[in-house]
Amino acid sequence: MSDTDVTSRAAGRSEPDSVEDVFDHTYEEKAGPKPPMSIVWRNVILMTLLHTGAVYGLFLVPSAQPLTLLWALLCFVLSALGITAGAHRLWSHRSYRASLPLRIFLVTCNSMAFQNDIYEWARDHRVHHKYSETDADPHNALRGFFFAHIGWLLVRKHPDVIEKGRKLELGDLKADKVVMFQRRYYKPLVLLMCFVVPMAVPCCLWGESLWVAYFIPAILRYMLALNATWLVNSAAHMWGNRPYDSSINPRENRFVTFSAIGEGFHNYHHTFPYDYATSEYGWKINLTTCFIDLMCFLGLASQRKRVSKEVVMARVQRTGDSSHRSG
Ligand code: ST9
Ligand code: ZN
Ligand code: ZN
Repeated sequence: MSDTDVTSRAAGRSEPDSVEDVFDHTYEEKAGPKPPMSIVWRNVILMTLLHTGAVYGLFLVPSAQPLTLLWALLCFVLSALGITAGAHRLWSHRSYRASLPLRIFLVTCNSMAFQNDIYEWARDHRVHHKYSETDADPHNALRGFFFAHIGWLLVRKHPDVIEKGRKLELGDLKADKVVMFQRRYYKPLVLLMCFVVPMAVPCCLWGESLWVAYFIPAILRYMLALNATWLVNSAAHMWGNRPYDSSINPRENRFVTFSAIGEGFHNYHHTFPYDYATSEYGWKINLTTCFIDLMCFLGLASQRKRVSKEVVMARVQRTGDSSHRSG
């Protein structure tokens, strides 16, 4: 099937790649008091240590070699692609197809990002789309900025997240050997890719100190990539325009788009979750879309799903908030 075929069928969510990422209007939150919040102190301590270490890493920046800073930037971009092009657009939404070498590359980058294994990430993300801003949404933004940003990782999940998540169809993820390999060996892969490799390269190749290599390309870079990702759940669900669907919370947020390499067109993305570009505007502030297009050019990816201009414009007219701009 060519890319064009997929484009013309995207509005009707073509088979066989459809996944359960479309909002479910039939779900109703259970009546009565909400379950009490149960704090997971281990996570609170680890996240506090990580953020403290990252702030310390910031102070070390002037003493780092320029190559180390460039390497930290490269690690940020690679781990970001492992999330955006990998866990998000490929595995959560099936918005394009990737060859085995590309999937192996994306799993390697994804392990560098250390954001839970792809199976767990994609399962939580599908529940997020299907039950957005309800009790069954893992990072329900109606519970406030802090909860949507990091708080949801510091407490036990609402039972509806687990109940609804267990009913999702995840056969495509289970059938992907690369995804299952990562899930099986997640701890050693994270140790290697998120910490050992980012530290070892500057130490071995240009003699950077172990101390600086630990606190900048490993700790500071990891913390920045986490926060850039979390901003999609918090800021992009709170601040910005809603040109495609004014009835939903997710927004178009330029700052998030920039820091999350193309993932801040969040009103568009929740309206058309199967579009591989997660935006109407192609390559504009969207390094991830450039990357997927490059992979297609190299023959490593195919079948990009895209929403046609006519479908987008009809939706803008029907449900947008009148803030739509043509470019
Ligand atoms: C991290 C993830 O940061 C970030 C994800 C962000 C997503 C953003 C999306 C935005 C769009 C994309 C933009 C990308 C932009 C990228 C830019 C990059 C620059 N369904 O989990 P447990 C089951 S991770 C079905 O312990 P608790 C589960 O299988 C950071 N079942 O729940 C288990 O079953 P069993 C590092 C589910 O006890 C049981 O329930 N990692 C589901 O409530 C218990 O599971 C961390 O910090 C589901 N959805 O604990 C670790 N969920 O017993 C954080 C669970 O049978 N995680 N189940 O095996 C934890 O410690 C815990 O999960 C918890 C909840 C404390 C949060
Ligand atoms: Zn969202
Ligand atoms: Zn998504």
